[in-house]
Amino acid sequence: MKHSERTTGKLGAETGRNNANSLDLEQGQQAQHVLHTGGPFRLADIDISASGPRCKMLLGDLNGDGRAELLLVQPDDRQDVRYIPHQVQCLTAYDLSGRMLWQQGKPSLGAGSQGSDYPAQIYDIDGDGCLEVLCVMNDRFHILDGATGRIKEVHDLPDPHAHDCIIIANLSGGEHASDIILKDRYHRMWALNRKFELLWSHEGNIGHYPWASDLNGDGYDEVMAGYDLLDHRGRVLWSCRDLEDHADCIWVGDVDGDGATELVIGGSVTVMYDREGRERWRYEGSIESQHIALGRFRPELPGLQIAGLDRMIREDDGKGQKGKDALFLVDCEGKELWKEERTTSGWLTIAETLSSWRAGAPDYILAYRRGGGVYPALYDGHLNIVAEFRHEGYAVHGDLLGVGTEQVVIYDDELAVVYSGEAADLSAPPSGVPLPQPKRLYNSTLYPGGEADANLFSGA
Ligand SMILES: [Ca+2]
Ligand SMILES: [Ca+2]
Ligand SMILES: [Ca+2]
Ligand SMILES: [Ca+2]
Repeated sequence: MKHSERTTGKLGAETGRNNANSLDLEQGQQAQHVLHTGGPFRLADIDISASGPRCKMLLGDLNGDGRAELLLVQPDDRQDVRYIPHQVQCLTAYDLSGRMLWQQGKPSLGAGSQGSDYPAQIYDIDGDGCLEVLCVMNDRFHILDGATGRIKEVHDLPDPHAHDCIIIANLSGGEHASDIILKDRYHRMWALNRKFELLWSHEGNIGHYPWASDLNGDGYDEVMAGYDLLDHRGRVLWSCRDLEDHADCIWVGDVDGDGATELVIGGSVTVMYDREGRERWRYEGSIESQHIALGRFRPELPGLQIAGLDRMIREDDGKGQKGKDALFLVDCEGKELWKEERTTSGWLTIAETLSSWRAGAPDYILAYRRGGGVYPALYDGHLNIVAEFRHEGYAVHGDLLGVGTEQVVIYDDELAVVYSGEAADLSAPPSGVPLPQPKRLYNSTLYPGGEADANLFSGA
């Protein structure tokens, strides 16, 4: 990497942007009309090399000043995470001007990589209006003050392997979700209340990242744990049938627009269930469906669409073939709208929903780690590229500035680049009003699941 080209905390716009298009958009035009015309604004380049290699980035307004910080989470040195997942080894927080706020732990050059989740979240667990960082370090569960990194609480784990990921849920029925679910790699999970007392445990084919959501509106979250839906007491309400392997990702949302929530599960196939456990459809046009993402990618169609990623040819199956994957989009009834035909190689793409790239824009598909020389990019509901991010790496996104649009951060081991669909001036002082921490950001996972929620998605 050419360090000479980098300016920490650099402000300003990408060259070559066509300002006329930004004006058009402000007047409410459809974003898909501005294909390939203006590059995204490059708001900041932030040197994150002091956080150590192979970090995962979390977002949240850690110091409550009205602007998000970047939290770099470095895993432990464990290399084989097939059975025992990572813990966290070091946390490093930066603000958007590139200043390091704090570091907890010590970075290691031998850190493992994203073969499993890193057990860390940013959330206001005590409900006092200030964010904490929750993580598992040194075999114990830690709660850190978000602004300073100071350790506020330490708790014993319910099991030595209970650190695959951290799920925040409302199992106690309070005003504020403050219960925590921990799990091992694939089979067992433990639900704990705010005092870290064990509420219940469960064993089953629980997948990567169980999703907690109040599906029936009774004030308690149900938990989709792999192929089983549990009530808030941990009892199995129903189970998916005729599915192989395990659930790679879980989304909830009112897909068909009838007012009731459905569940969409990606694994060997993509399948939709209603909340009573009736299968509504399955999409079998994929070989290995990964990273599904719900959104209103095609606002002219009813309901929500489901974007996904089919891993068509793996490179790790010993057959020596060049890997290949493909984005796809299906409608609310599970009918395929399109499937990508890649001319480049690459098989490890991650696809997520990005909402509100610009004011009035539909949801877009954020695809990254594509390989084959394809940069991270936003795709619209017709597979057109609407923004390309000319920095290779992992991506996170959120409303970093409290302006109602989402920015995208692309990062590698050394540099985080903040991109925006609209101009913004980071040299202006932040508002001083703490940013809310949306559910998507406090349920961060390598296996993106989610919730299509009126507050989070474009045009809902
Ligand atoms: Ca902040
Ligand atoms: Ca708090
Ligand atoms: Ca409920
Ligand atoms: Ca529905």
